[in-house]
Amino acid sequence: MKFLKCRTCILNFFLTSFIFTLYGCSNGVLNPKGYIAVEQRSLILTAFLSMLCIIIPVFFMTLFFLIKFRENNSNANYKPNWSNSHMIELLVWGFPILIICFLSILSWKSSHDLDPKKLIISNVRPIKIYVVSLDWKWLFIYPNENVATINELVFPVNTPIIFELTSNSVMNSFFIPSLGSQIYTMAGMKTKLNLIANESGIYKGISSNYSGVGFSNMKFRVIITKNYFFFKKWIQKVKNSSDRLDFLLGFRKIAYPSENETIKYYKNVEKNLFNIIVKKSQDIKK
Ligand SMILES: [Cu+2]
Repeated sequence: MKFLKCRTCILNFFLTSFIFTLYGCSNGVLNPKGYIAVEQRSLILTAFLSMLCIIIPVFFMTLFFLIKFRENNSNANYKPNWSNSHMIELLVWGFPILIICFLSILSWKSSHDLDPKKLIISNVRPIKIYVVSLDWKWLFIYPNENVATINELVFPVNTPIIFELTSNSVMNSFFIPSLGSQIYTMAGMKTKLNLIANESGIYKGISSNYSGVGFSNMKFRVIITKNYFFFKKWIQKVKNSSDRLDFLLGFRKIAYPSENETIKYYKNVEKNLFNIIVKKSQDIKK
């Protein structure tokens, strides 16, 4: 009876862990919504499967050797002077070497193909968006539209996006799991990231690098509109807000640490604000 209870317990534990493990797949890296993320998922799966080619035979061979060479098995050959088998050596060294070669070529090729700096080829004109990580919120600046938002990122589907990123304080990491490629933001430095979404919808954006007490709520909403028209409509909505954003007044205010920040829109952004922010941190370093 006690044994049965324990068994249900263990079964429950494994079932729950299994569900929780798969729960993350619903809107993350394993459920990609853009070209880059699709390629990254196939890379993860290929690497995973090729490593299983080693692990699974090892598991079976362990069982096989345990059973075959157990003490009371009188059918097994008894070879007290056996010391070496070229066949076994070839198998245990050969396969791992082949797989390591395969994985090295794969990683080398895909890290060049999926280089965050590489422009995504498309016949749609790309959109440029500046990203600034603040304590503890995200600022998105649309230089060509002259608008900015806090914690809301909107762009149309099937349009390449060129992100330029920096941080106004400590290091953070910009990550939209459904679109792939997380990238770090650092004060006084500019990094680039090219992404594309191939499916419209609302996704989650996070900071994947711990950056202080307000970090856990440093999230942003990503809205991929069905077409350019809806994107323009959204830009118009942002332009209807009353707030302006310039470095000396507005930016200093939003850069002040705060947690659980709501979405905010700014219609008028100081020209070159992004570069001013980068330069400010460079000047402090000097
Ligand atoms: Cu750096």
